[in-house]
Amino acid sequence: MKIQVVSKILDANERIAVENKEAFDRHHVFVINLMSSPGAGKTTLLEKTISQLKDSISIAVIEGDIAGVDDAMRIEALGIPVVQINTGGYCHLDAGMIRDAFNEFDLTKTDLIFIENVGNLVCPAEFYMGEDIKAMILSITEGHDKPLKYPTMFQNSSVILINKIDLKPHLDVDIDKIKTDIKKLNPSAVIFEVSCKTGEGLQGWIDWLKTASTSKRL
Ligand SMILES: Nc1nc2c(ncn2[C@@H]2O[C@H](COP(=O)(O)OP(=O)(O)O)[C@@H](O)[C@H]2O)c(=O)[nH]1
Ligand SMILES: [Mg+2]
Repeated sequence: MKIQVVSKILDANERIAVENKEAFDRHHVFVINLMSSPGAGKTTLLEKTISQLKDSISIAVIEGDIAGVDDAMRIEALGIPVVQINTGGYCHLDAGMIRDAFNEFDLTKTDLIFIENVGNLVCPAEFYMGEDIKAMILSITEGHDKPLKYPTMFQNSSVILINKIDLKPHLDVDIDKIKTDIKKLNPSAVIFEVSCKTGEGLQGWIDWLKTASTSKRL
């Protein structure tokens, strides 16, 4: 029975996710599950964020991709502990994959873990992995219709970054509509408009992150 099988998989995932969360909480590690479509700017955002914070916060990264180690190499170049997971075709990470990955880190020496999920606007939002929050990036090149077309990810994300605002002059995209629709779906979402290319707007995100990760260490 397909329905029973699916619900068993979700139950098993949930059980491991709760154990992951207990381990993160025990060590006061703040964990962010970062999601977006392919190419919206997840790795670029991590590069910019880590460069600014790595001297004051100890950060580790779990990279999720269907194949390849490109993103892990980009993070490793910053001198940060990183584990690459290749899902081999699966469109999202799950709690078991995260458990295997964070066992490679010394949680006693880690303040903040970023999980870069597989690029996909649908499946990653459905799987809890023990993270403190889900955050997502929407690139304005994807168009202003995306929040209403892919509501679950926008509803489940506490923080939403609208990226590539440097490209606005070249696009027919209504950023106000994006923000209005996000607010309809998720009134408490914290929204930042940013350009990971120029750095515009990133300070607000960095400040938010500092406060959030520090509050878990108190
Ligand atoms: N113009 C512009 N390009 C960006 C910005 N952020 C990322 N990119 C580019 O978008 C492409 C995909 O970025 P990447 O971070 O690899 O996306 P990911 O697949 O979500 O990890 C790369 O060529 C980046 O240089 C931005 O704010 N503005
Ligand atoms: Mg990436």
